[in-house]
Amino acid sequence: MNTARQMIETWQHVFKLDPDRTIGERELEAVCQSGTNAILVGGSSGLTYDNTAELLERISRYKITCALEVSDLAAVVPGFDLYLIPMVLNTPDPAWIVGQHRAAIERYADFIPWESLIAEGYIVLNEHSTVARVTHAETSLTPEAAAACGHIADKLMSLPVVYLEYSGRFGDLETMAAVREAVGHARLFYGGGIAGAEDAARAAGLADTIIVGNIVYQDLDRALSTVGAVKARSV
Ligand code: 1GP
Repeated sequence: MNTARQMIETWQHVFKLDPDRTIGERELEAVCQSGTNAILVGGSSGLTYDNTAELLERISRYKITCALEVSDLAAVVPGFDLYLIPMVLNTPDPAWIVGQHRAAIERYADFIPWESLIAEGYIVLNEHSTVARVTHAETSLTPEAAAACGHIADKLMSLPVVYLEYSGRFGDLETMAAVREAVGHARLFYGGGIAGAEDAARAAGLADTIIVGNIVYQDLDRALSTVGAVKARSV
């Protein structure tokens, strides 16, 4: 097992911060010192080299693991602890499965820090999310179809992470349970619509790692309450 893999094995809770959104210094400090396991920098639109580098520089003032979820080659900034590489499993468009990846590797192979990369098998299920629109994801999957995607990532592709992505709304519990059942080796990430401690506890019951995004920008106290809710489950 490599170091990157070992790092994510300890993650129960992660805050996802979007370089294209504004966060004040006090809020950033609270998020970084909340007890979360890592900050994941990422977003589906508006990422640039400059806004990504600026957010990394601000987060680097705190003692917290900081990972970049790569969605736009133009916004790949050196200096992150880890780089998470999404591969969307429920899209008919190969560009979002391996196409962009191949282009990037052809261009930058000699500079890629392979030991810091973690591939994520994404299952994108909220049709109204930007990520679904951008990647043309087939979002109307039955629980069985979503579980099949989980099996593909977990067993056929041996990906280290399966990411159940409902970005913007809380997921369907039956689907979450079906994917949980399918994923045995990979770490199961869940993200989408976690708006407080109760949602966090529910999601943590069906995933290894929960990702909290939007609510950071809407209600910081509720966002911070999600950390305790997840950690409380493991004591
Ligand atoms: C988004 O999964 C994350 O990629 C988190 O979702 O923003 O809805 O919390 P929310």
